[in-house]
Amino acid sequence: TYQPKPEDKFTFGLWTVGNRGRDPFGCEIREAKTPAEIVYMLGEVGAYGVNFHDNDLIPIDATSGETEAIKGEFRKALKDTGLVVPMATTNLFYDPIFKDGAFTSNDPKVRAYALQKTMKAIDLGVEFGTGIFVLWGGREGTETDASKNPVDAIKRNREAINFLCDYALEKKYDLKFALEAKPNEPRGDIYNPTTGHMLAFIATLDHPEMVGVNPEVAHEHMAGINFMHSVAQAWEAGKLFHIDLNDQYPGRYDQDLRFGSRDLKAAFFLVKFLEDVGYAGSRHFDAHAYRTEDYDGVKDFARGCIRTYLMLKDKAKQWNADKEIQSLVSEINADDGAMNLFLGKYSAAKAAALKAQPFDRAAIASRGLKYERLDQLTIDLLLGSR
Ligand code: GCO
Ligand code: MN
Ligand code: MN
Ligand code: MN
Repeated sequence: TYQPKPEDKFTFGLWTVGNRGRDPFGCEIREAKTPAEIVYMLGEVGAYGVNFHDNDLIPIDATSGETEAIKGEFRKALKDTGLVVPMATTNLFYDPIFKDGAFTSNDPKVRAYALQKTMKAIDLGVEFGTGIFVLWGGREGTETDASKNPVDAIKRNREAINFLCDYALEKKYDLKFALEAKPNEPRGDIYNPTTGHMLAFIATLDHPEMVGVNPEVAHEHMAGINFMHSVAQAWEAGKLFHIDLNDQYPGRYDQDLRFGSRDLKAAFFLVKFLEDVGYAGSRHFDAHAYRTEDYDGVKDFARGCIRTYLMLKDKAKQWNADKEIQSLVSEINADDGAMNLFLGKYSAAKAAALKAQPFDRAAIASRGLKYERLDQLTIDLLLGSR
């Protein structure tokens, strides 16, 4: 039971299971693995796909000979394991050149280099069959607002993304972009800090139909907001192109914890949402194992992400089939149609009728909504007591 199937679309980044445990206070504790080795490891745990930043696959200073050798090994590993590459991205945050941002840097040389690097990363992703290109602007921000004008930053960001959309169109790539928000870390403050900001920004682009979002659990939790609500808003707008699953305590550094390991109830409602609406994209785990682990622990971590998702998917099915829960849900949503006269699309007659309609506020407000019972039934179900 709880065996992953290809149609579940569970994916990991090279940088997730390949994470070596370095943090700001300590060095790497796991040995390096090649991209091909990571693909075999992902094959073992039952992943469907592997995603990469340009430099997870090809080091930034690789010669063309090295590049071809790495690609060859990686391609062979994909073939041997059957894994695909649904998403690719570019690293615009690690190299010192990006210390003050990439697309939003004050230095035009940096902005131009960032565009060049991203076009090459797009070519690389497309070469391996990707259909989604993620842009996470980790360094697009400030520590001091003396350094940059936030309106210029928005304009520069827009100009860059418009450029890249036209590049993909001109190349006739079958590619969509997914923008990933994060409120802070590594910058003191990052522009477009939440998925909601990203959605508003996308509407201002030249090709909004090519651009959606890649919300990440941890990033919305860092901002203290309800992740599932952000995902739902993106979904409703037709913009949920990709998703980064992990977990995170609010108010802390970016933890990238195993999916479902911190807020199980939030994870449950998220999985239930994705499954109920029929989200068909990748379930990408952008997380990494605790620094305490060796590579057996990394596999435990990866299998855990998948297993928790599948268990929660099962629980969602159970919730939808539970008679007592569903009878409460219908009670909550009861509608005798009496208000149809007043609701829906505006008309002058409707507005006039509504203004004349008396309402018994006290009577309406006096009804208990039974949400306590509904929530406890959910808890009982999650804890295995139903
Ligand atoms: C983070 C980010 C990154 C991005 C990834 C894609 O942890 O802050 O999630 O992991 O998702 O770099 O570009
Ligand atoms: Mn992410
Ligand atoms: Mn991270
Ligand atoms: Mn993260």
